[in-house]
Amino acid sequence: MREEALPEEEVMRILEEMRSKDLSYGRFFSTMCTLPHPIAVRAHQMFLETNLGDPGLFPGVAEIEARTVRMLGELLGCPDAVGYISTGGTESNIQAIRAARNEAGIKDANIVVPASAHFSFDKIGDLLCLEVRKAELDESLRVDLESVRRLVDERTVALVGIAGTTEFGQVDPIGDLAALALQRKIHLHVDAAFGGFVLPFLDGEWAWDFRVKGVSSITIDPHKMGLATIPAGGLLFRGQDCMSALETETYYLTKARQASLTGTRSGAAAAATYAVMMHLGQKGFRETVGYCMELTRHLVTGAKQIGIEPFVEPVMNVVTLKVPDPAGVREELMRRDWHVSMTREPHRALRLILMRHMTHENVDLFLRDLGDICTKSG
Ligand code: 0PR
Repeated sequence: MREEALPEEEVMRILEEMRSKDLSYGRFFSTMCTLPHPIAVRAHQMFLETNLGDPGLFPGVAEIEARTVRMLGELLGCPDAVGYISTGGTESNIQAIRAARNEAGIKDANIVVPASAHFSFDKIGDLLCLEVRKAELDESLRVDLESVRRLVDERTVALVGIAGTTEFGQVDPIGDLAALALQRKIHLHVDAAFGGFVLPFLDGEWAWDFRVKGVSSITIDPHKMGLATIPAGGLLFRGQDCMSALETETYYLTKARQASLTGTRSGAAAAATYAVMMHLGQKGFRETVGYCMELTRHLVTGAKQIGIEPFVEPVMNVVTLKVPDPAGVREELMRRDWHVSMTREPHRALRLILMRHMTHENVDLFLRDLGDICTKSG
């Protein structure tokens, strides 16, 4: 650190210079985050210095968090669900599995997750010292139930199903997993970090949330399709017992027990989540999801017209495209300032997320470049 003070304007000039190096959302197909809704930004700023780690000092924002959890519970088919606003999907997944393990009280435990699970589950294995068993996928890239069944044993403390996989946007057969979990009396955690704010607003009936008996906990991220500010994650449990398995005594704080992973935690993202949910309502989210799905169809139709097929038919606003040399095509796209990602082997494809910041015009420009690149390389 410098010895001498630097004038505020000088510091701000440095920050602005660095900020200008950050890329802007308009050409991002690779991210599951998006520009926060303006009301989320206002709410975030208003609650900047609040600390949900010591809720007795900030009862206002603590009530906002409780109301937000209730709205999320209603959305997920269980108004009395308990939980909290975390920093994101990783923390929510860690905590759900930690709760399951603590509740089961088994040493040398294991969990069974789909091979398509987000890498946060590898961190979980390391952190919680449990074995992460990966079940195979079927041809539609949903978890194969027989494979899950084969991996479960008397040390399995949780099954995981994904409602909106990171790479393909697929929804695992949650009803079947729930039946197995009930039969074996084990925890079923549903990772809907991405899909949680998509599936409730899609046409058609999807059985994946607390309405499915046997689902014990759900991850749902406001900072992805919930249009809130980063870092806003959601973790919900069907009942208090499971959440209580996370509690430690706090000794000297305004609340005697704490279930969250982090101690000091900002109330700003909880306020932002509350603000967006209240302001948009289900109608607003249906419109947002509708828009993202329209972009998805536009992209898939356009890709087919230039001879490029999707790897799987998209369920939500995650598109994967079969191109001859995905790494090469991606590199060329990046050179043209398009930010796309790739799925991993053995299902290598270009991967694009159609978020609210994307426009039809940019999808068209992207398709033109993609067609151009594929013609040249083919
Ligand atoms: N579960 C699922 C199903 C996810 O897709 C993700 C993140 C997580 C859990 C973890 O959530 P957090 O990152 O909030 O802890 N999926 C994206 C990914 O890793 C996140 C992301 C967002 C990646 C923005 C890139 C990016 O620019 O691909």
